[in-house]
Amino acid sequence: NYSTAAAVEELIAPPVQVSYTQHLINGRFLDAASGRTFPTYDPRTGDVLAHVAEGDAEDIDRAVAAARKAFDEGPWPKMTPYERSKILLRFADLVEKHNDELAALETWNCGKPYEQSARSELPMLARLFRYYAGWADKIHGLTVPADGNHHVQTLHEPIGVAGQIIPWNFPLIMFAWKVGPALACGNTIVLKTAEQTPLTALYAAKLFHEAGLPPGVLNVVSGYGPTAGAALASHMDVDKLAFTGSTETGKVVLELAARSNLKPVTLELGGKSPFIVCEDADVDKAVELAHFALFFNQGQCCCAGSRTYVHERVYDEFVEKAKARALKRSVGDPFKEGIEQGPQIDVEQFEKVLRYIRAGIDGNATLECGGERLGSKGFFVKPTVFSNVQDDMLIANDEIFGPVQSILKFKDLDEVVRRANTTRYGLAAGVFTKSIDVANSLSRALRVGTVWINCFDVFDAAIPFGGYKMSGIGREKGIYSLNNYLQVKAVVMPLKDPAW
Ligand code: TXE
Repeated sequence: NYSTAAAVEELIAPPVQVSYTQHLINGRFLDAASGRTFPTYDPRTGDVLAHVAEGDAEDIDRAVAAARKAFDEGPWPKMTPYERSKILLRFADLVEKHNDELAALETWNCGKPYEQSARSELPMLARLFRYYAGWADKIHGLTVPADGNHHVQTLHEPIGVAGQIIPWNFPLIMFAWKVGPALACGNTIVLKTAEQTPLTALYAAKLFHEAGLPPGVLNVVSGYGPTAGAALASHMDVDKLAFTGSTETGKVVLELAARSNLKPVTLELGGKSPFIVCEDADVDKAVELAHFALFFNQGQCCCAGSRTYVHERVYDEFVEKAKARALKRSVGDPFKEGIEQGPQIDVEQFEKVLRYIRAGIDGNATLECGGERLGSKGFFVKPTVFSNVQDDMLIANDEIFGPVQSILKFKDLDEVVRRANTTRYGLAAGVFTKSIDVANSLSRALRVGTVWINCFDVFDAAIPFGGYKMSGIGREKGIYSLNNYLQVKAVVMPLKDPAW
C-alpha cells in the first residue's frame, strides 16, 4: 500500500546549507539592482527555504553587458579550443568533488529522491560536461568544392551571447544541456533559472569559476519569467535564445525573439508521449517499464510516457498489475533511503495535477488507485492509475506533469500508430515488443523526436533529444546540439587572376 502519511511528515534535515542566493554576474555575486528578493521553497513542506535575488530587466541588462564584453573583448572565444576543453573537464572534476552537496541542494529545492540526484543526475552532469569538453577541439569547417576558380572554406564560429531559460524539473541537467554546448563552441551565456529552483545553478556556476572560467562568460540571473525571462528573450544584444518549458511560454519567447532582433531560438517543450505495449509483450516487464516511464521524477518529465496504450489481449492483466505496482510505489521524504517519489514541485503544479485527476474521474475514466494528496503538508500526490481512458478525454490530451498514469486499449498496430500520432505534441514514444519488425515499423511511423524500444528515458550525452510538432524546435545533446551555438561563415577567394 501507499507509504503512510508519517513518511511524508517526519522529515530529515537536509545535509547541506544554502551558500549562494545572489545573481552571478561577471564572476561576482551581486544583489538585484532593485534590492528585491523572492522566496524559494522546500516542496516537502511548502516552507520558505531561502530568499533569492529577484532579477528583472535591469539585472538582465547587467548580465548581458558582461557576457557581451566577455565575448567581444574577453579571452574566451579566442582561447584555444584545448584551453576551453580543459576548463570544462576541471568543472566536471569539481562536480564530482561536490557531488553530495549539489545533490542534496537539488533534492531540497526540487523534491526529487536524493538517490536519484546523487547517483544518477550528478554523475550525468559530470558526464555531459566531459562529453562537451571532447567536442571543444573538434569543431571545424569544410573546404567547399564550388564551381569556378575559387578556394572556398567555411568557418564555424561561436554565435555570440546565448540567452538560456530553463525549467525546474531537472535544474542541473537542464543547466548542462544548455551550458555545455554553448561553452564548448566558445559562446558566452546569460542563464535564467526557473523561479522554483534557483539554487543549484548558482552553485554550479560558482564551481565553473573555480575551474578557471573567465568572468562574464557564464552569468546566472534568478527571477520570474514575465520579468527577467522576457527581458532576456527580447534583449537586442542577445544573439541566440534556448528555452525549455511549456509550449505556451515557448510561443511567447519565440515571439519576443522575433519582435526584438530575430535571434534564432531553440525550444524544448511539452509532450504527451505514447508508451505502446504490444500483444507479444512480457506483461510484468512492460508494467515495470511503463510505470517508470510515467512516474519517474514525480511524473514531471517532458517526455513522460503519459498515454499507456496496451493491446487488448494483455490489457486486463496489465491494468491489474499496473495498479499493484503503483500501490507499491514508495512515496515520502526524498531524503529517506528507498523513496521512489517525493513531492511535486510547488503548490501550482500540485493543484494542477489534482485538477486533472478530478477531470479524469468526471470524464468517466476508471480510477484504479490514488487520486488524492498524501499527508497534509507539502505537495505529495498518491501514485494514480486510470484505466478505460479514451482518446478524447482531457487526461489523454493535456500534459498533466504528475504521477498520473492513463491506460488506453488498442486492437491493432495501424490503429495505435494513428492514435499515438493524433496529438499536437511529438517529443518521444516507447514501444514494448519482442518483434524486430514491429520495432522497426513503429519507430519509423511515430512522429516523435525519440523512440525508445524496450527501454525508456535513456539520456546519454551523445543521443540527440528534441521534439516534432509543438514539442519544440531543434535538438539538444549529441552532435546536433552544436549547430545551435555556431554561425557558419563562407570565405571565398580566387585561386588566380584576382580582380584587383
Ligand atoms: O512553465 P514555464 P511552468 C510544462 C508542464 C508544466 C507547465 C507549466 O506541463 O505543468 O509547463 O510549468 C520561464 N518569458 N513544463 O509554469 O512557464 C520561467 O520563469 C520568458 C514542461 O513552470 O514554461 C521558467 O524559467 N520566460 C517542461 C521557464 O520559462 C518565461 C518543464 C519555464 O516556465 C516567461 C517545465 C516569459 N513570459 C514545465 N514565462 C519541459 N519541457 O520539460 C515563464 N518563463
